[in-house]
Amino acid sequence: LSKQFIKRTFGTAIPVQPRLTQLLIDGKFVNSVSGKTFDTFNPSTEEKIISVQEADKHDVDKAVNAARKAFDEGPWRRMAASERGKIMYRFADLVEKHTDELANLEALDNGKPAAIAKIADIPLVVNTLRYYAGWTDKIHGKTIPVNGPYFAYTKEEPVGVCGQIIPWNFPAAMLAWKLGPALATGCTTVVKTAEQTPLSALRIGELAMEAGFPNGVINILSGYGPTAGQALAQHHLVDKVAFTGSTEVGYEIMKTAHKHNLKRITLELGGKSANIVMDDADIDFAIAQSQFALFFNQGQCCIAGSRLFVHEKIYDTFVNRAAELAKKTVIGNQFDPNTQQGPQVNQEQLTKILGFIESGKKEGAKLLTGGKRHGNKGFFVEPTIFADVQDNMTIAKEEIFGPVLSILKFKTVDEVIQRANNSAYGLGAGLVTNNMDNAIKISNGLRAGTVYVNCYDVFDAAAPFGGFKDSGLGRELGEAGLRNYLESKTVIIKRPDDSL
Ligand code: TXE
Repeated sequence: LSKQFIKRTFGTAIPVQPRLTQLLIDGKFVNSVSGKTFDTFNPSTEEKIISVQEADKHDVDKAVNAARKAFDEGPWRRMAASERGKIMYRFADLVEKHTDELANLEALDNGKPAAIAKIADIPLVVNTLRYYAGWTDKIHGKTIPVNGPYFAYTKEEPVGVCGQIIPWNFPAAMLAWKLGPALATGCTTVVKTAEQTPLSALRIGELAMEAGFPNGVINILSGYGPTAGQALAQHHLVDKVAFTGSTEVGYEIMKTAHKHNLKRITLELGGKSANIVMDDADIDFAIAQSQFALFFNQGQCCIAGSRLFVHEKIYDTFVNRAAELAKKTVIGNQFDPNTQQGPQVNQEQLTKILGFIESGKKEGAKLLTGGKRHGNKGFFVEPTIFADVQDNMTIAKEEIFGPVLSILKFKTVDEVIQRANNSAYGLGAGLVTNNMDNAIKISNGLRAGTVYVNCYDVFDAAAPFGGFKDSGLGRELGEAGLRNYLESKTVIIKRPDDSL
């Protein structure tokens, strides 16, 4: 987004004072059983925003029991599917009505520019809730022509109580990606938000109550991973776990969630997505496109195009010009309408990113721009670009999750497909080309859950999202996203005779 566009469209965003700090359990906001709280911080100022109630395993137990009761005994999954849809549409309308407030809350807690939260994050929440509201009465089974005097059909039933664990990079959008399909299918849920960003989910939870969800259908807990998150992922009354976060924790959940029962598990994990620029591409477009693919959301995107492969014929020109655009980025407070890049979410991420930058320098990559912290207050990092990156360098292999772009040179289509696929991850990939044959050949060859051609970071509730290989299990969004929340039941009824 250009500075002028942001300023003209949004004026000055206003920080909001959060009001909700309790846990949402069984339709009420309550204190934690232990009485413990934790603080949440503004990443631009490093100042405390507010203390919120901290859930641990006792609160998880309460919330899961409420969700269980709401699923087993409540009206939610018994009501007409279209009635569930009406409540979900109302929910989407309420979120839309409070877009400014939610965008500002999201910006305050996460650090992302409020103007961007207003046109990207919150509209995606609304889009997702509406999309799944439309599915409620369109989920159906089949009649099956079995042998013998039987009438056989399948029903698609809700999987049950869900435990949904979400990260801090898109707190509201990740909440909606989890709630949408769970609610549409008639499941009930306990969501654990990320400890860095609990605030927008609490307000969205309050709007859900206003929309009319029965008690216990949506429960929202603020808390830490190893306590609340782990207790939720292992709970014996949870039928399905959906997790978005690091690959390490995803592995841990795979290993431990089956301690007490055979839960269904879906995972959306890290990435090291390849973005490929062919020699026929318009260079200015390709530079802008590839920087958006990486720098959007301060580089804190699981699908960030962090390995940028540029064809050798245009490599020198591309590299010479790449730094110019990045240098123009306005870094600053998330509520300043001029801001294009806000702070990273916290000190831990800042330290991790600076460590990767040091490794890039040490391992011999050529630093084109950036390379250090911006200022000394707030968790800001300069937009950083390395050229002459080799496939075996740490910055070409590991997820950095910050504004650090690595440029690599390639020669042929077959070579770049092979190198792009040479990663444990397989979440996304991008391609900039004007040649249709290349577009088809390369997108077919890439082992990634989403391939963007001449675009990047296009998210839509109707388009499935998820990873090949170590980037995850299952898909979110779209019709594919519903599958994770359904159990197929086959009913076989004996017919009185064979005449039908
Ligand atoms: O992730 P965690 P962190 C990547 C990114 C980032 C790194 C670390 O590379 O730098 O992960 O971030 C909960 N049982 N991604 O430490 O810990 C935790 O409380 C159950 C990519 O924040 O995976 C939070 O709610 N839950 C990613 C959620 O998991 C546990 C987005 C994510 O936190 C848990 C975020 C446990 N044992 C980070 N431990 C993406 N795919 O977009 C933690 N959690």
